[in-house]
Amino acid sequence: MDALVERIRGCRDGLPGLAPLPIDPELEAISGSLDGERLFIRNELHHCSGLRKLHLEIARLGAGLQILHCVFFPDPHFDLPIFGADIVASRGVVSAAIVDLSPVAGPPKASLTEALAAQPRGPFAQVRDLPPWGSIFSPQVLFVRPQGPQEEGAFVEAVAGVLEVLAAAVRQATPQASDDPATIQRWQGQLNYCRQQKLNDKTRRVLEKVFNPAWADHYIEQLLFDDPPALDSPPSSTP
Ligand code: BLA
Repeated sequence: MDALVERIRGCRDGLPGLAPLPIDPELEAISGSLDGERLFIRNELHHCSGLRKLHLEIARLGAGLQILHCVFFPDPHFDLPIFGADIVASRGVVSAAIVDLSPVAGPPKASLTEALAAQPRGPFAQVRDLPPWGSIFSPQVLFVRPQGPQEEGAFVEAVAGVLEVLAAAVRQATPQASDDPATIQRWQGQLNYCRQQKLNDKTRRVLEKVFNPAWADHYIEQLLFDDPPALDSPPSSTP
């Protein structure tokens, strides 16, 4: 987990025009305790050229549950995919490790598909099946249960490769107008991505258990998968 966090931060910090986004202090660092276990959640929020919200969350919840959650939401004015990664470990054993560049308008771009195919990717002995709401992910999604330190290292390399492909796309992207049908389609695609993610009961259940249902709802709706802002303003993250 620590190696992956460091790697994601390193990739993120090289993105053009990176700047912190204001974050509700109540949501930035959350700590408490449950059954004598220490709980904490730490959130980092940034934006950069072409990406409206880069969210990195590190959580330690309940009995030995560790979660790394990371989503980079594009500014819909730019033709960019959503980067998502989620790693869930219980008492040091990773049960779920997923990374994807998810398309928000039609099938993935051929240039991204080709660039991803040239990046390192395992091999992994245990590939997992996606739940039904996972139709938002691309055909190149990597969803595995890594078997031991070697595969965990390979997953870190795979995430770094995906972020490299994203960074190259970010550097080339130019904005389109707010009223361009392609921009509107990408905004709707992003809204759909958030709605589908909210169908993941596993996230909600964990948060409800360690905090409470109202808090879990607020956290999911306001921070994890809040709707993209309306398109009435021009692109905010042009360099
Ligand atoms: C699964 N997510 C899970 C699981 C838990 C969480 C406990 C079950 C672990 C397992 O199946 O082995 C919990 N994830 C959380 C919590 C947070 C979180 C509490 O991020 C935040 C505080 N989930 C995402 C993102 C992706 C994602 C961005 O948040 C993908 C890009 C995927 N998580 C994802 C998937 C599963 C999962 C596909 C498996 C769901 C299933 O098999 O039903």
